[in-house]
Parts: sequence; structure tokens; C-alpha cells
Amino acid sequence: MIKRFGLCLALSMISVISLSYPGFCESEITKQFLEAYDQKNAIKMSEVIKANKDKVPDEIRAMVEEALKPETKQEDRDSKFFVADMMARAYKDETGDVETLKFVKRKEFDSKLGAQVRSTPQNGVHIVEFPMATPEVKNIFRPDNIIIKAGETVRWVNKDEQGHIFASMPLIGVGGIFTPRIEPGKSWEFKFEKPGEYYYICFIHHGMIGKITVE
Ligand SMILES: [Cu+2]
Repeated sequence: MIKRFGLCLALSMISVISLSYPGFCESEITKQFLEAYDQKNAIKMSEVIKANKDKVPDEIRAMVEEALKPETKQEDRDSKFFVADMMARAYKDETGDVETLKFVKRKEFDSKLGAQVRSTPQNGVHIVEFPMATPEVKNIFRPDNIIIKAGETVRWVNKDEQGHIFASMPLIGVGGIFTPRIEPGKSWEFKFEKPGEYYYICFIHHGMIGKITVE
């Protein structure tokens, strides 16, 4: 145990110095991958993935679980997601299998959302607002993570002082939402016929994200 802790610590220190990925207690595969990354050696990066093809998806999933632990610091969480994403891309390039990359992307997206809530329609539609920006909070969807039923409509209402444009992300969920610029005081509606998870993002403010789960 002590030995293992020591190794972790040593690896973390290497990470801090040479890789700027604090908080990593990575396995041999991740370590080799990060070394190759640090050397900007793309060929070596794909070789590491190729040589460990069978183990890589589990390795990435474990890294994501680690990232999502409540005790993981935000900075470490970001680093882990960054590395998991990079490894999942390399794995996709090597094998053509995109599922692990989708998994990482979905989990990272979910980790940035508020708690999922079942929405109650008001006069037949679900309302999501772009609230007026304050010095502390700006460019958000509120609520940002709702569950509705197939066939129901969501109306996005702009109560902010600036316009927003957003679209759903077909790589990780269901596509089909693509809005015009929704100006202050205006709204835009979408009827969700198809069940599934709709992850969406503002084109202007990339931290402005939301999700609609359609049952
Ligand atoms: Cu926006």
C-alpha cells in the first residue's frame, strides 16, 4: 500500500512537472500514452493504443469513473476527461469503434449539467429560459436537464440581453435541433417526436449546454 502510494505520488510529480496532469495515478498504458503525448509523438501514441487494444476501453471507463467521484477535485476531473477523450479518439482512429468516445463525451457533458428533473408542462409546453445574465451567472439554460415525454414541445424563452443559437449534438445523442438566432424577448419551440437524449450547446457560448431526455 505504502509502496503503491509512493508510486502514485512519484507519477503525480512527473505529471505535474512534465505533463501538467496533476492527480493522476495512471496505469502503465495511460502512462505510456501520456509520455508519447508529452513528446508530441503521434505515432507512438497510436502504437500504445494498438498494443493494448483489448484493455483500452476498460482503462478509459475506469478513468471516467475516477473523474466522476465526488471527492475528485475539479482540476483533476478536467484533466482526466481530457486524457480519456484523447485516448478514446486514438482508440477510435485505431479500431473504428466510436462507442468509447461517445461514452466519454456523454459522461463529461452530464457532469456539467444540473440534476435531472421531470418537467411539468405549462399550458401544454415545457419552458426553458435563458435567464437575464448577472455578474455571477450568465449564459445558461434554466433548467438545463429535463425529462419530458415523446410528442411534447419545449419552448426556449430568451430573457437575457443577448441572442443565443443552439443545436443538438448527433455524435453523442439525437440530432435534429438547430435554432435560428433567438434574440432577447423572443422564443423558439421544438416538438420532440423521437425518444432519446438530446444534448445541446450554444454556438456563441460553448459553456452554455443543456439536455432534454425524451421518454
Ligand atoms: Cu448562448
